[in-house]
Amino acid sequence: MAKEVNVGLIGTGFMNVAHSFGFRNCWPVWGGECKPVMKCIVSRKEETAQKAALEQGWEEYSTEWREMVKRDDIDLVDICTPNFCHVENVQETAKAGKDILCEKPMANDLAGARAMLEAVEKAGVKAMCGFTYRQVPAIRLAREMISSGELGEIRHFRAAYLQDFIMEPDFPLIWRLEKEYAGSGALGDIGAHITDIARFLIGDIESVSGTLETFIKERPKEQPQGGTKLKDTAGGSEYGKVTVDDAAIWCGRFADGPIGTFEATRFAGGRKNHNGFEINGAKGSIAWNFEDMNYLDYWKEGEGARQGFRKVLATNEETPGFENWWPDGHIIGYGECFVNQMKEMMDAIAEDRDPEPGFEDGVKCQQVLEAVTKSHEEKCWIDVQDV
Ligand code: SOE
Repeated sequence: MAKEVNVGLIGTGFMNVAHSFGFRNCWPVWGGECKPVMKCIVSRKEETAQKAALEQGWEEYSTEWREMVKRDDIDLVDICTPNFCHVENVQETAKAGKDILCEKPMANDLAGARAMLEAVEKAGVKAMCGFTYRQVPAIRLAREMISSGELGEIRHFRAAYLQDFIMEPDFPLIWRLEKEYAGSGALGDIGAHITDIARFLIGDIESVSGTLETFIKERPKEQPQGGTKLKDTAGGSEYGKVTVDDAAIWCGRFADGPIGTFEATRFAGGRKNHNGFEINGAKGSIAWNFEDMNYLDYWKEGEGARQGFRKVLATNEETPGFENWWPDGHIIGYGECFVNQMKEMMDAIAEDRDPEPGFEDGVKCQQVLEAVTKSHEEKCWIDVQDV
């Protein structure tokens, strides 16, 4: 019989839907010694909490997150709140002795991320940072190919995470566009993902040089409409300042020699969630893009006149992260990455080990983001370890 892990989730936005999907399907797909029980979801507004509980399948709802995290029948707290809430959510949850899963980026800034790591270390609880793309089978296959030496010495990493959902100048000033609530813009929201993918596949980033830009400086203040989609929002007649970047570009040097380029923008018209990378090694290259997430493009040296990129369908019973899904070639999507993420959290609890990626990964990612911001401000290269 599996051990039940009672989960409480804070937040009722887009990530609540994705994480709830993960918890609902994790045990049916993967089984395992620990089985999540969707105990309680929290929102400040009673109506919103009740609706989310009903729609997503939570047993109970609450409007008091501080009370929820202290409940004796809650084992794991999943934090899906806007970035500025993460520090306090984590500190209180850790103090209550509960394990944690927290959405990325860790916090608004590096000091906040470090305070979160300190809190979980002091409390001795397990903590995972929600870099979901690590759960994509094709990315995990890429990691295997790199670490086994199949691509030879790695020289280049180039990544771009491209979206366009805020391109309209009258798209409202949502919390993601205010520094006070989000910490940064495209840099922290989607640049954090490509930074983590780079660290996962290639290793630590030693130094960076970058620049940030805000194309639309003022937007109509938001009049929240409810709903969980990124575009479920509307603006009023009053305007407010955009205080984060719309786009971030940087290059970096990895500790072991490779060099990399990174681009994160919400102004790439026509690109919806185009999160992609290419890696070139001495013996082979691979490329991947989330909008075609089940494929890895693979080129290997030595094929003469038949050389070229081939499309590898990374949905095979031997593909890491796909083993328990469907028969070979029956592809998976965004939601399944969250199912895999919850499996990792459950396995970590069952095996009494730290989940991957942990808060240390979250801090290291935040350190890179902070270094990019500093590089933009000071117009120079920054050593990541110095921030
Ligand atoms: C919005 O840009 C967003 O929902 C991000 O916050 C997620 O982390 C990303 O995976 C999809 O886009």
